[in-house]
Amino acid sequence: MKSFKLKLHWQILIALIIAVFWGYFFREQIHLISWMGDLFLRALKMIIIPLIFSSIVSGVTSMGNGKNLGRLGLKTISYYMLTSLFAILTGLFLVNLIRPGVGVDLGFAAPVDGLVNDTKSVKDIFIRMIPENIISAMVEGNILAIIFFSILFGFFINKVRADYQQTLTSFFDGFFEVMMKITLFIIRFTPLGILGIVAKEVGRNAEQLGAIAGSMAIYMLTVIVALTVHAFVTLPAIVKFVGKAHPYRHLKNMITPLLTAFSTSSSSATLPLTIDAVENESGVSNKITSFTLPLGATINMDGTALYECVAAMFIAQVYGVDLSFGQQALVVVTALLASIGAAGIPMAGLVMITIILTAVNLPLEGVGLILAVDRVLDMYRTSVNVWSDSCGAVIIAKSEGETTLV
Ligand code: DAS
Repeated sequence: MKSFKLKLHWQILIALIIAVFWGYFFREQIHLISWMGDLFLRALKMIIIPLIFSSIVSGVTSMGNGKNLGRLGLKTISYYMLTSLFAILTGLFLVNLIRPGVGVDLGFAAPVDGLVNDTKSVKDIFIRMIPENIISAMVEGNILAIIFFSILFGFFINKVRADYQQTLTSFFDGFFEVMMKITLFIIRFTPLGILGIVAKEVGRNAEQLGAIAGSMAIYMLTVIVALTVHAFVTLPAIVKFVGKAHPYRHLKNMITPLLTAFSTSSSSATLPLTIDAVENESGVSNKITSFTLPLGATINMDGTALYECVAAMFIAQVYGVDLSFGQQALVVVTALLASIGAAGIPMAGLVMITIILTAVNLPLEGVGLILAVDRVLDMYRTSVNVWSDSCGAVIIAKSEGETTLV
């Protein structure tokens, strides 16, 4: 009899349903399954840094000369900036149209401490890209620094003696191959991992969410509608008309990493699954994925950029501050910069909002308004981040003449 094997994404969907049910009705028994989520997240985090390092070095060495790297780099950065900008403008349009913050009671703003005026952060983001010590950058998980060093390392492998080049290229290609095999092994445990992660988050947020969802419902709806427009209209249109590819066929291939991104709220932790799906399901070459996806998971965050714009405008509306056109333009620019600096970890976008609030002189305490619903919105915006990264890989592969499977 043909073995009855549920496709991985159906297993994940069933795990998600059970997790929500368990998290809501059996809150006291969460510990019985939450350990699976902790183990799954740890396993994904365990391989991120060696995967990024080997992936980028292997990818850059396969580009041959610096001209290819320069061309690919320009295309990649241009795609990231443009799609993040489209996302922010979608959010800005909807938050001005719906005005979710008007008339909202300030009363339930949660107390927030430890928030600082983050104007220096934007400069820091670019300074920290060049690490003082690459080993400590790896230990700290400074992904931007690791990417910068990996690109340099791969670029200069192509500049050494031919025999060294051959040895190093083979080593890093093999290293990356091993990391992808480990990834495929970990992917098998995704349903169990998601079960534990989501049950824990539902159990932790259910009550609080129920209490304030009413007053924050319009705000949450504004974010969700804006993210949906960007994910299911804007990005597919770019994939179709610029990339000359089939966006919804690609979306089907991306179900597992997107559900993982939704459950983990971490683009970085999802990266191994994103690389596997874009390469093995949608047929993009390793040369493209190994460069664009690690970079995208770190600096291309359309969902986060959109969210930060909407959140900052929402806070202004609640405090009755009418931002001028110039100030809203400043929100757009700082939301773009903040999304570049946000790490691919849970709630990173929330922390970066202080940059925007500081730029337009809004009270940092405003973060307390959105704190309680941030984790739920983080799930969806992280999925949009990953979805945009994967669309970029397909579009760039097509522009390089690759015949992908979508
Ligand atoms: N959770 C972040 C990510 O992993 C996004 C965010 O916090 O906005 O992409």
